[in-house]
Amino acid sequence: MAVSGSGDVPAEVDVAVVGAGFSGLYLLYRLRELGLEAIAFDEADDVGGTWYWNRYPGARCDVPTTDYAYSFDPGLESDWTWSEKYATQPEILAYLRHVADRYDLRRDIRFGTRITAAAWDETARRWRLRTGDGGELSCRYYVMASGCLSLPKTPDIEGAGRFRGDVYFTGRWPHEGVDFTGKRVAVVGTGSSGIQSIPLIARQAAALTVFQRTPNFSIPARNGPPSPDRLAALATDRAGYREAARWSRGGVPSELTDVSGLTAPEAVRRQRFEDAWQSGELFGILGVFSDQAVNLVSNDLVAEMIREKIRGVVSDADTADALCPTDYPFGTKRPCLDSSYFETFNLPHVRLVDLRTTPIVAITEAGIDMAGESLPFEAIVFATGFDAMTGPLVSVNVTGTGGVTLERKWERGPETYLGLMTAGFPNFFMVTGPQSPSVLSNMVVSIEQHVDWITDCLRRMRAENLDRIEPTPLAEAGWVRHNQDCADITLYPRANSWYMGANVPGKPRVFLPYVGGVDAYRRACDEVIEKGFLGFRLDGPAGPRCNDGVIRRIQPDVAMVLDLMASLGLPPMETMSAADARAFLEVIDASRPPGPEVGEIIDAALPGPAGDLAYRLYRPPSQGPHPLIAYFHGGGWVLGSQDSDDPFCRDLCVRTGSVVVSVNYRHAPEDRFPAAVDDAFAAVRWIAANAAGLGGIPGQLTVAGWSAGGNLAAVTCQLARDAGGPDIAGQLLLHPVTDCDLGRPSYSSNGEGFVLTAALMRWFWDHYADEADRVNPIASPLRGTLAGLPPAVVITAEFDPLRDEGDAYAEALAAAGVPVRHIRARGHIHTSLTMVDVVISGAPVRAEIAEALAGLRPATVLS
Ligand code: N01
Repeated sequence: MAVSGSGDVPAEVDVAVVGAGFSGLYLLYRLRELGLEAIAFDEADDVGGTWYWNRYPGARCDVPTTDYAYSFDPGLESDWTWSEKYATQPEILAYLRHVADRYDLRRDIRFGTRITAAAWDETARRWRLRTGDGGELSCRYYVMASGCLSLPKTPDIEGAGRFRGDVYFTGRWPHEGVDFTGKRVAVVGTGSSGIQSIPLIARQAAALTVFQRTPNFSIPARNGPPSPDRLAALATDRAGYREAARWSRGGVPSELTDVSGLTAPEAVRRQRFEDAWQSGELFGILGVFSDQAVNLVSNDLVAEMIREKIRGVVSDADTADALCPTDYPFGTKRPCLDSSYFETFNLPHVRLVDLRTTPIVAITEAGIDMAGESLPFEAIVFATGFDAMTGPLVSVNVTGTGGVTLERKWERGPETYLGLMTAGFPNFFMVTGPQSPSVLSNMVVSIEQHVDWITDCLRRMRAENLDRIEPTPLAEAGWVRHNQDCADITLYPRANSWYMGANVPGKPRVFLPYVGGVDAYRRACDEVIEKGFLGFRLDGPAGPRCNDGVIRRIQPDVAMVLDLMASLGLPPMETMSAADARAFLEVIDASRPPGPEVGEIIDAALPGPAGDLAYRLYRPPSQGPHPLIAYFHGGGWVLGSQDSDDPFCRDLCVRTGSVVVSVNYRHAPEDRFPAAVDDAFAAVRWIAANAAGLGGIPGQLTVAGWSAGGNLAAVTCQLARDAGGPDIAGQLLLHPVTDCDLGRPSYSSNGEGFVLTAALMRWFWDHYADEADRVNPIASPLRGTLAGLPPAVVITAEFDPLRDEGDAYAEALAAAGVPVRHIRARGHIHTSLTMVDVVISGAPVRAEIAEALAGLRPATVLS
């Protein structure tokens, strides 16, 4: 097939595109459909992008080809048949050539042309581009469709340029192929490219030495004909299948499991792992357990089962050990699919060099020197990877407003809005840019979504007479933070991976792709448009406009909990009787993770004013005595018990190294105000008097509580001050009720949809206290005198109806001269921090609480 499309470059176009791979081709197709004049540039002399360059032996996709294909045109789908489950590079390249021909795309592509510089001209509102051969053109919109893994990394090995033999890079493989027959060959690198090529190179080479710095997890691809199940699903309902892919977690229709590695019986764990192992699909092995990406114990179950498989294949025990990854969680570096990779190390002419024990000293003219050994080679293959995601973008000299370059702006890591645009670079789009799902997903699905979003954006702008678009700094900062929040609840940041930029010396260590899922990401992109281009500043003949804001403010795992609860359609608690609400809470509590192990738990009772009060004591494993915490549970004075806050109390005990005494108290409506207060105060007096017997350090008593329990803790501190004792060293108020005023703004902004609702708070107050009693400071401590109270740690949550009264209490305490540490839990709801081991993003806040409490002893801490 002749390669065409090297015609003249016009001086002006509507849209200039860099790249003619999966992204660039589809983009050209869509832009043409819009009637825009577009031109694409590619350094290569044909289409294909990654599939043009990566021609090394064994190169294949690692997403099933049934799914690794465009879905925008049913006609294209029906006239192309994939021959294998995972197609080879030549077949995928042939597919892309077919696409280029079918839609006559080559006429708008300039091959062999690199864009070397792009600068925004604010006066003309156009991008001015320069090509490698000195040509210039201008465009209204500039799109980098240059791929995430297109800039090979230069090998950072001493003497890399000195070798006189043949040198090959997997990412720039010779078109004519390479014959290694009879040669001594070295392969450096054991990522996907190394793992795919090593078995085939071993078939030809006389001797093959593999230099491994980090072992990789890999599972057998079990290649063969395309999966009959996937083919059948496509044949039955092609459109439905593609739509399911678009709204899936990773861009391939897959069933999500709710089986936790922590709780599943051993037989179930084994079976699920074995099924995934046999499927030969990455998303299968990445989804054995619901919690393997976030929980190290669960993750290690999968990792160990893979290590068992490796040891079962590789005959030499030392080699097997060296091939087993042990120092990063499974999945946090891209796992690989292989065909006989581990088996290759059983061949007599194949040797593994573990660079961690035997580092390379230098590459020489003749081979590779290690300490005490020089190995001669005729050929060295570098499978050493890429400057991923940001590399291809900053390698072009892109200059935005105010003369700031992209490289400079991203010095400390990429900053984008949706991975599509970046502030200060108007009309500049990225396809599958950093902070979009991209490399964590089926690339083709993500590419189609980005191209559709970009072209839809241009269509809307044209329809509304606008010609300039740029994200706002606020929207961008919010997206960057959301990306970080998503990554932080996973194990990904623990690995030195290219996802983290860790493979390139000097690159900032920042998690690059969006890990919240293709489905969640698509929802965010759609919402931005539905909300009138939320977070974008637009301009043009129609005049400027901006609907500034942040698209995702809630913590990602909290959002998941809320989505799950919404899907269950649970009845609102305030529609139940108190008895039913209590029973309902018990059912919910029974299904949650238990929280951490503590040293000892004792259930007992203490004398209260109207009978015994049950309490549960949590003792740390360390030798006592310990600081003491008297704790009151939440539940609106109506619900809850020492069981309901059990995981939180365990966590508090472990993190603070304190004996926690969680005291039950009388509940409304059976025992209305001030019964709970009387009980709480009596309990605190008893605990203070019995501190030593409980294992506490006398004089180190903190009174704590969550929600209504926080109310009781605050009130108790006021009562103790007024009664002249007992001595309380500190108060910990977690989302406390401090006032009966339900007119504060947080009751409207957070009054619905965040578990604790304004209606439920009203219901609680109605059960607890008469209107006249509610303004009493021992019901609403904010209305009391605050001077002379113990130092306080006050925690408020951004999306809690109680936020504003908690904030007001912290401020009022500080104004009254009380030392206060006020922790604002960003993106959290009323129940976030007590959902231990469910809402992972709550853990750092609980750590901060523990640190703040430590600061109360013996000195106090001011915020
Ligand atoms: O690159 P990599 P890749 N001395 O960065 C080692 C996609 N892909 O081209 O891990 C010694 O993964 C490096 O060691 P370490 C896929 O997303 C897909 O293989 O940094 N060793 C590592 O072992 C993939 O993840 C397919 O310690 C050095 C290796 O080189 C991504 O592309 C196929 C070194 C590089 O592994 C990149 O894969 C191929 C040094 N100085 C690629 N520097 C499909 O199947 C680096 N290494 C679709």
